Amino acid sequence: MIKEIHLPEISENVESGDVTEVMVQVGDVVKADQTLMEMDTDKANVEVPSPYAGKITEVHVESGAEIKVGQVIMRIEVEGEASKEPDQTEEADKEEKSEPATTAPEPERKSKPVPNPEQKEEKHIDRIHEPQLAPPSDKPAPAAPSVRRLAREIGIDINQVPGSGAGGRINQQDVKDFARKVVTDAKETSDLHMPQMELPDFSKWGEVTREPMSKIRQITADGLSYSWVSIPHVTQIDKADITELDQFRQKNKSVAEAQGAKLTTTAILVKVIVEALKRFPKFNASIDIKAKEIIYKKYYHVGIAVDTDRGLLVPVIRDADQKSITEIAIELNDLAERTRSRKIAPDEMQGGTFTISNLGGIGGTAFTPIVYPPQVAIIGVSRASMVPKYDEGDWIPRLVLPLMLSYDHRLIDGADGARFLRWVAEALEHPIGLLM
Ligand code: CAO
Repeated sequence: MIKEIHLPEISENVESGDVTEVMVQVGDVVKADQTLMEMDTDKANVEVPSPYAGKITEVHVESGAEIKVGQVIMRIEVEGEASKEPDQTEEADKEEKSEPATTAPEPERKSKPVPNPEQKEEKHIDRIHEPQLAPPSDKPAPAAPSVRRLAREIGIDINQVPGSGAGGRINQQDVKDFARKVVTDAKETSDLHMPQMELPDFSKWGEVTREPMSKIRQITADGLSYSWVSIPHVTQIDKADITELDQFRQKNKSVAEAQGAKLTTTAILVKVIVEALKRFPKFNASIDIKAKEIIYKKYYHVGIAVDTDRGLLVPVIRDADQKSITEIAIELNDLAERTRSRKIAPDEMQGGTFTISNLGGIGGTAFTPIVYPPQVAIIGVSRASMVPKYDEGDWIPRLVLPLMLSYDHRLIDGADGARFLRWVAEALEHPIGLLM
């Protein structure tokens, strides 16, 4: 049976175009969906696929000719049931378009009218995630000049593009899919993982050993990389004179011990931080960048960085605002011990709203902590040391605690950071103020 092939609808408001290349001639046997010709419209360069499988009997177009939607461009001899009617094809195409983007692509593409490049993008998302690398070959990649031109214009090496057409022929959509995959891969790389650096052979310079990274180390590496690349960090530095506070701590150590608590600087700091968070709610918030919203939390779950032989872990003291310093001290000790002895449950390390990292027990004068997303701020504490302070003509020894506050500058401005940390320092210097 002889069938007419019409120029199908291309996209909204496109009624005609110029033929750029005719790929078939009379007598050619074509498959359904095989590209018959290419044309330029004012919107895009598109390929016209055959709606039927069969033998071309007439060709009514030539390069450079202007053609209109609906015009008969070819005639084809088709055999019975094997070929699809154009209206069936359109139905199939509509169904395919309405499927969610996550549906796996069919192995063989159905015959369809000329695609609207804008609509077609969605359907091809699947294929982007399943790249098929073009087999290495010395032969030039099979693609029409206009496809090559497109690849050249957008900086894609046509030889890298997997072709989806007959015999691996590359069409425009293949080039676009490939370009999209390159962009997606680059984005994923910058979203989470650093670009992979080619490592040299270290054994050239001396003996080396290798060991697998533990799961905790891998999670830490990913989390910190994510934080580092996605959060614009600022670290505000201050110091608190904790002379009186430490005297109070030393005096009350035994009282706390009688209740089973070790009264440490960290335990006191938890309480001070909670009071600061109440006064500066942004520091207890998270950013929902997709929704362009700030999420303020009405609970105060303080994470404490704990150094373990497995690496850094951050258990959380829940509802620290509802606990006394002694209760916090008991819980902190218990959490730190269980974290180190691997008895901590995963959910005890979730839901923190702010983190404290105290390296003062180990040493150091300052460091810049990294925000622990989705939190927006973290306080680092270094070792308190005795320093001379000039006071009314005299130098007097004072115990000074270095404080470092890193925060997410997308949400917190420098002035907020300075105010928050000053408030914390003053609260440590004059804790009575907390009762006011
Ligand atoms: N300055 C001076 N001394 C400090 C101090 C500070 N900033 N912080 C703690 N100390 C003292 C304590 O007072 C204690 O001394 P005493 O025994 O005389 O009272 C001693 O150091 C040890 O304290 P601690 O470590 O037992 O208890 P803590 O509550 O201060 O700290 C914890 C608990 C869990 C924070 C701590 O053990 C820890 O693991 N710190 C490391 C945190 C970490 O790894 N941070 C890095 C994160 S980023 O990689």
